[in-house]
Amino acid sequence: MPAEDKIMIPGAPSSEPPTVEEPTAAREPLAPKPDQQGPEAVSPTGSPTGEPANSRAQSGQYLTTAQGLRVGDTDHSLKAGPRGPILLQDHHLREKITHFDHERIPERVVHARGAGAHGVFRSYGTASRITKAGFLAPDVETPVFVRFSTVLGSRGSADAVRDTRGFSTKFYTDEGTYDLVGNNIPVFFIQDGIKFPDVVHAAKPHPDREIPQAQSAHDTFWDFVSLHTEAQAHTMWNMSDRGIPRSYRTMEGFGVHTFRLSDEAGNTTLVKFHWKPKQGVHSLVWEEAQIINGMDPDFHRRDLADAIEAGAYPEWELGVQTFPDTEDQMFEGIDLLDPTKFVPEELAPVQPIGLMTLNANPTNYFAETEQVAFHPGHLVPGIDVTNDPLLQVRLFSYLDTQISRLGGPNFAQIPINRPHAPVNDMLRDGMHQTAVHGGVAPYRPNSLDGGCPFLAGHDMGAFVDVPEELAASVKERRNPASFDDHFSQARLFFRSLTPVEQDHVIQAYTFELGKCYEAAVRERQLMALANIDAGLCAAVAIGLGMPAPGATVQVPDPGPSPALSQVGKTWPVAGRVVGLIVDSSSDLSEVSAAREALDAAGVVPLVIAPTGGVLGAGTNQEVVVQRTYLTARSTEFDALLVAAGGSPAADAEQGRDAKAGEPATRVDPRVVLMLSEAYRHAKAIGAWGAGSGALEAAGITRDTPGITVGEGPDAVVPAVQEMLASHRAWDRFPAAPQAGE
Ligand code: HDE
Repeated sequence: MPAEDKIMIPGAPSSEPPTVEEPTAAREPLAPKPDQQGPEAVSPTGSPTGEPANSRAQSGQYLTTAQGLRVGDTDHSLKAGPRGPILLQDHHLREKITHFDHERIPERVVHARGAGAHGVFRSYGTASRITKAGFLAPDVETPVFVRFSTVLGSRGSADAVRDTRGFSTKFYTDEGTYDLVGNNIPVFFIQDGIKFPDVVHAAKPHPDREIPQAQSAHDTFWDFVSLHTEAQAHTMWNMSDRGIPRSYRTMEGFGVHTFRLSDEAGNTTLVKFHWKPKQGVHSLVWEEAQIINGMDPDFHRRDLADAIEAGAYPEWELGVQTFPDTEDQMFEGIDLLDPTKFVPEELAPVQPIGLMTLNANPTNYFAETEQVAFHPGHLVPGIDVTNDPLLQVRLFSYLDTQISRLGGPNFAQIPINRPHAPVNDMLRDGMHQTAVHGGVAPYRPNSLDGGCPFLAGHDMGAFVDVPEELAASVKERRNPASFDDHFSQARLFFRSLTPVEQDHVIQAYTFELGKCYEAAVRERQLMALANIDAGLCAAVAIGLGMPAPGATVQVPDPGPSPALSQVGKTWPVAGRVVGLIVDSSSDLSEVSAAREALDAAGVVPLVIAPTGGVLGAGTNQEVVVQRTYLTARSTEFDALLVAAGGSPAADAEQGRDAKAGEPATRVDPRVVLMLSEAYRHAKAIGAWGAGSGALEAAGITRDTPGITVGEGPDAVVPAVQEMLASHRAWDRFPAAPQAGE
């Protein structure tokens, strides 16, 4: 039909470009009317950094009600006489108790337990070749907030459990907030987000008795992962030392999914993000982790906060693996959209693009660490998502969950979530609205508020979704065939580990499956292990006292990736903690010399003595005691130095009198326990003076790996530091049975 013959319907959408020109230059919005002098506070969504986060919280010297009324008595309710009933009219009592009753908000359904820190990210500029993201341009500094977490446990659960760790970073960029919401493991349990409720329900405590807390060592977890073999690769990482990191500071982080970067010209590159800790990658050993969870459930939280408070700021380099944005989105046979697969560094090196330094602790846990809201859909121009079916579901889930967790849609106005870029969003009202929005036209186009806000073009910093051509396809519930291989990467991971690390994996499977009551679950998981590695399967089967099944599927055999092993490398020792065990038999000048040497290397020396206070008080050799034999446990320390061999003071503290035939003094059993635990956990131990007697009492011989006995600290401390750089005396662990077919 010729154009002029078209029937025009007034008000119908037209495919023609609009004929009315939109304003392109900013005009002042209508001025507030003289009668609109509202509260002075500016819109919390309107200013880059806004007023100070705590501007309304806690000011003035006197206790007040929430309305600012001064309070004269907050310890006694208003009663009908001292022994009488409390009166309903006591508005202060009711306000205080009502507020208290509502202090808790729902904990996160996963990642409930966490620890946060502020910091700064400085870009090297190396990524500006492939992305226009402003915060990745050379030398740009961007404030960040990071939250580390465990996945399974409740808010009050212990830190050192065997679990995946979350590693979420909020970059407050000039172009809007960018969230990189990753984990310390580069692969995930499931390929499609629709299964997330299933894996989480299986891993959480059993619904009848709500046990076990923060553990995967139970029937429902292993039931799920053995039935659902795509979870095997992630589970293998969990069973390795990566499942029990030494510290948040010594964890790697991974964006897991493949993301798409784009430059100014619209060229695209696929990338995977990596965080590499400058402190090294270190883990606990299982017995150590179990002791820690009893001794100090806040171990990781405390470690992060203490390091930052001490000025030992943890640092991570952000890096990318880059892949051409090809039509099939495959790289070396690995489907880049399959989140159960990672790309070995040997195939695609991690290229550093910036450095993150965490340099400030939160002021208030609830306001910051608890209320921070991450979302993989918080993107900036130059960084876009891919069609990874796990990521696609996350793009829905994170926004949705904040609405119930933070009580409504205005969580971006909470100080920790406020962007550091100007916000002009036309979102209005809703629960917990704290902005006092001016104007009358929160819609566009409008002519009443000066036509604002305008739409930005891509050359004005707009986020433009990367146009992606989609192959003609059918609507269906199905995975591509390239998602079918569930075992090769679990095999790759296991075979890349050293024998001692493999032994830890074997012990972890044996422990966890040993906690399963259902024989069918154990059998099924052994069948999965048989497809991963026959040696692994056989060793676990022996531990469980069950027959080892044979493999049932042909599994591709990728070469190993030595980068995955944590053994055989050396790392900086700065920030590691060394316990210095002393008693009244110790030479205090030597103790001071040892402290100074450790201090000079950035190591944290903590003096452990029979009682607290100051050793050599009043002399010129005073040594302050940081831990006592009662409060210390080996698990707090990365290495031990011992200059104590039993002392009359320690004996006196225990009320001990030497009996006939006994040595005049004996080594305190708590020192013996510390040394034997540190020995079992393959930590470096050094001794001098009476300390060699303490080693003997603990049954430790000096010719074992990682043990140094010398004349004094000058001979011992450097050797212990050197050993600390390798993290543990790995040779002290028993070797694993040989892996393989
Ligand atoms: Fe999450 N995840 N997740 N997740 N996730 C949440 O969001 C979810 C996934 C991760 O410190 C929740 O705000 C779905 C992968 C971290 O605040 C929730 C799926 C990865 C954190 C949620 C995944 C993660 C969360 C709970 C499958 C690693 C803590 C509270 C499609 C790349 C963030 C919240 C923080 C938190 C959903 C899978 C990491 C419910 C549906 C893969 C680090 O929205």
